[in-house]
Amino acid sequence: MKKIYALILTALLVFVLAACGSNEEGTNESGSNGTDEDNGEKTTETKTIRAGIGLNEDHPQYKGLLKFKEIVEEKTDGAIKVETYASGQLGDDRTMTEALQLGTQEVTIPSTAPLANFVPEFSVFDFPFLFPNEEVADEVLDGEVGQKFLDKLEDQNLVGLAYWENGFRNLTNSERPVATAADFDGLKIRTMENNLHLEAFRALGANPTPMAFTELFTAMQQGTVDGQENPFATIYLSKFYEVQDYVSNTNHIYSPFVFLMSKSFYDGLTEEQQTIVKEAAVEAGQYERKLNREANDKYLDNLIEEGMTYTEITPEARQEMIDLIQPVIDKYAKEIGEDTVQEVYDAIDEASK
Ligand code: TK8
Repeated sequence: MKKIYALILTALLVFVLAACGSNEEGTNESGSNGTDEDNGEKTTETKTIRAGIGLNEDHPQYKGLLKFKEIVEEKTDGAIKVETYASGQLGDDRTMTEALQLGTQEVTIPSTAPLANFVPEFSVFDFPFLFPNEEVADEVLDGEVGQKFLDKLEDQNLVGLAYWENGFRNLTNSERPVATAADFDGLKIRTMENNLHLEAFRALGANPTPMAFTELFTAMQQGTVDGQENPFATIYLSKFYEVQDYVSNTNHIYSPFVFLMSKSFYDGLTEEQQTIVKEAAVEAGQYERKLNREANDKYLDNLIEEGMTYTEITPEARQEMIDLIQPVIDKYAKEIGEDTVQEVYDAIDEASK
């Protein structure tokens, strides 16, 4: 009898050992071949990055993503493949960011405004009239202060690899020319899903509605909203001129993009691969910024050629907008933490010298 028990026990032991051995080549549940679950080793078989953005394939953001793909696939000799999805195919900024947290997607590049729903401090970069120009924005975002904000993403199972550029946001609408704060009165303006944006447009007298970018064109087409605000590149390349009649150079917010990677995927990369994806995100971001800036003035000319009525905002009118919005900024400075906000202000002053 004892012999039978010994045989059964031996057979069971062999079976268990064989089962553990077969996970050597295993992939984790997300299918992105991250760390081997059993022994925690960073596996070296081909990994796939599913990279989704909201803007279409004509936008510099997508051309930057193709540059990222080119660099990563070349430098890893194909060990990491990058699949690119534009036009919100994988969802909007918030849902794609949540997908990274879940590990069902590996990269997305949202604006900081929706990202503030995950790390509230990011709202500081959406303070109206914060950055005076792109050069100062680059120096602050790519420096120590910008990195401090990226570090805050790790608690959300996100890794911030670089800042890219959405750009200076400008108002469009289908109702009337907007030259002063008074012209905002009652306009139904779509904003990004960020309470600071909502409160800033309320302070100007508008009637704002938060909405995902993927729903925006239809909402303007159906008159659900009168207007929206985005950089000229997005307004032109998303063909908003087909459903909007008036554009003003409010330049009310410089909007950064943040190149995000799922932390669970990033942690499954080898150290060399982590360096490659980080450097690729930075290099592709510099390329994207360059493309975005080269064409910014051209995009405004294109909008006028497509029949939009352009209104120039005078410095006096802009100052009136700043004064009306200041109480909202003061409120969020307290919520974010006045020391954190002061660090950003000091970095901007330093970069502006
Ligand atoms: C695209 C968005 C867009 C943003 C917005 O995914 O939602 O208006 O400016 O660029 O991130």
